[in-house]
Amino acid sequence: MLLKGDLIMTTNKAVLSWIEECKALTGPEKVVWIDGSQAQIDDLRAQAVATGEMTKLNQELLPDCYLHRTDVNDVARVEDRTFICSRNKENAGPTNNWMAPAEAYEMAGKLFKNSMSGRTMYVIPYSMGPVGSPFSKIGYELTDSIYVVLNMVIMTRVGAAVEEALGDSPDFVKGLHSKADLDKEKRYILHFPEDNTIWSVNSGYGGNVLLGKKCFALRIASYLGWKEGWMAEHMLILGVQKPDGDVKYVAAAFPSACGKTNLAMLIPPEVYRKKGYKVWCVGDDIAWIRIGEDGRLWACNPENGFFGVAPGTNEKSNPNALASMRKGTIFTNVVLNTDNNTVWWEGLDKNPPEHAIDWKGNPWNGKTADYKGAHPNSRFTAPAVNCPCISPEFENPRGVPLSAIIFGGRRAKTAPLVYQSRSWQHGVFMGSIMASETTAAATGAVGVVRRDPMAMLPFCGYHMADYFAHWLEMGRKVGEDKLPKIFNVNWFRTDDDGNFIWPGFGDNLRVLEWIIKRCEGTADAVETAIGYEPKAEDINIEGLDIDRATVEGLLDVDKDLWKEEAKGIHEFYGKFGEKLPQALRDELATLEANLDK
Ligand code: OXD
Ligand code: MN
Repeated sequence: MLLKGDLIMTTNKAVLSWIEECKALTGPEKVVWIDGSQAQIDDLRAQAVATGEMTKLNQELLPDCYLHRTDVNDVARVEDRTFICSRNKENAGPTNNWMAPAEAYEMAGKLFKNSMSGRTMYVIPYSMGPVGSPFSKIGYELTDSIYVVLNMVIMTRVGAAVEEALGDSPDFVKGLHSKADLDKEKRYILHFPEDNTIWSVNSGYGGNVLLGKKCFALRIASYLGWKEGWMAEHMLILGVQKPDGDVKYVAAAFPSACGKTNLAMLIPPEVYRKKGYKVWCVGDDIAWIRIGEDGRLWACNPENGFFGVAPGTNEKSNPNALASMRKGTIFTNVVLNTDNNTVWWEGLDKNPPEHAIDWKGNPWNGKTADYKGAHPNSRFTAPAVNCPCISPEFENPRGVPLSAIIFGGRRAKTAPLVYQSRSWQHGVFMGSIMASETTAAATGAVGVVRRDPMAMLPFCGYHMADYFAHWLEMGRKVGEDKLPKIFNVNWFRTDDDGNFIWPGFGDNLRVLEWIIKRCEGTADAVETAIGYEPKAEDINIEGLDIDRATVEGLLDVDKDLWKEEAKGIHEFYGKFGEKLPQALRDELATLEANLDK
C-alpha cells in the first residue's frame, strides 16, 4: 500500500524493518517520505530558504535555482576517511582503506546515536538508471539534510515509481546519512559491500553524502558488477552523430581535472558542424556496462543529473553545461552576486562582481580581492534534461552500444595525443597504467605522476587486482570481435614553455573521428612500441591553427621517457603482489621489449 505525502509508506518488510532500526539508532523527531512530487520539492525548498540552508536566486534569470554553502571544513570528498568494510581485509585490497565491519558499525553507530534528535529523517527511495531498466538498481537514502534530498531529486530518479518497481524485494542498497555535527575528525564514509550498505556521517558535501553517486553507483556497484558479471565505471558516455545520421557511442575514463564533463558535452568545431556532425551526451561521470542481447557491451548512465565543477566552466569550455544550469539547479560554494542575486565563479568570465558574497559567506569584491571567491571545488547540480545535447537515448532502458572505450590523463610529454591498443588485454593494461601529472591547481608538487587505473582508484569497492581480472574476464566473455576498441588520449602535451599544444575542447572531436574510423575499419594506423597511432595526415586539422609537423610532434613516442614510465609501472604493480593478473605482467614485458627494439 502506498500513501501520499509525509505518510508515504511501502509494505516492503525489508525496507520497513531497516528504517525502524535506523530510527531507533538516530532518534529523529519525525520521518518524511520523499515522493518526488513538485509540491513536496517546493515545500522543502521553502523550508531550506527559511532556515538559511539555501538562498533563492534571481527567479527571472535563474528560475528554480538555489545557492548552498557547505561548512568551510567540508568542501570535498574525504578519501582518507572513506573505507571499504569488507569482511575480509584482503578483499578491500592495497588501494582502499579498510575497517572490519563489526568495528565500523560499532564505531560509527556511536556517532549516529541520536544524531537526528530534534531533526527530520527523510526517506528517499531512488533508482540508479531508468526505473525498471535491466541496468537499474534501487537504493534508499535516509538523511537529515534537505540539501541532500533536493540534490538526490536532481541526480537520481526518486519517488513512488521506484517503490513500485522494488515491490517486496529485499534487493536494495541501504544508505544512512547524518550531518551529525559536521565534525571533521568524526567524518566517515563507510561501505559494506557484502551488506549492500553505506553509512556516511559528519559531512554535508556532495560526493560524501549523495549516496547514489560515488558510494553506490561506483563503490558498491563495482563490487556488485564483479559478482554479477557487469561493470560500474567512472566514465562519461557520448554519441558522435556522423553526417549520414549514424551515431557511434564511446565511453571515456579520465581522472578528475581532465575535462570529463567538457568532453561529454562537446560542441563540434565549425568545419564539423557544417558537415553535419553532432555530439550527444549520455552521461558525464558514471557508466554501467553490461553484455547486451547481441553479445556486445552496452552502457547506461545511472544518474539523472550533473554534479559538475563550476570554476572554469564558461561559454568556451562548455556552453552546454552553462545552458544546463539555467534552471532547477543547486549551486554549492560559488560566489553570490548581490547586485542581481545571481552566481559567479572564477573562469566564468572576466567580469567578477564587485558586490558579492564569497563561498565562505563573507563580503567579497571581485574587482579588488586577492583571493578566490568561489571554492575551487564549487559545484552545480543540474538536471540532465536541461542539457541541450542530452542524448535521445538517455532514457533508453537498453542503454547504448559501445564502439570504443577511451582512457586518458594529463601528461606533459609521455603519452601521445592518441593511441590504440593491440587487443582488449593490451587495452586493459593501458587502463591499468593510467596516470595524471599534478597541476599547480592542487596543493603539493607540480608534475608528480599519480597512477589512477581506469580513473577508479578512489572508487573501486574491492581489490583492484580482482578488478583488473574482472576486466580481462569480461573481455573473454564478449570476444575480441564484439568488444569495443580501446584507446588512450592525452589533450595536455605541452611545449618547452609549458603551453598546451593541442587546442582541446571542441577540437577533440578531430581525435574522436579517427577513433570512430578505426572502430569502423576505415582509418589507417602505424604500429609503435606502445600501440597503434594515427598517421599525422589522418588527424583532420582543417580550420585549425596548427600544422602537420605539430601533429607529428604530438604523436611522438619518446622511448627514454617510456622506459622511465615502465619503471614507474613496475613499482605500482608491485603493490598488488601475486594477485596481479599474469596477463598484465606479460603486457608490461611486451612494452619493455618493444622499447628495447
Ligand atoms: C567527481 C569526482 O566529483 O570524480 O565526479 O570527484
Ligand atoms: Mn567523477
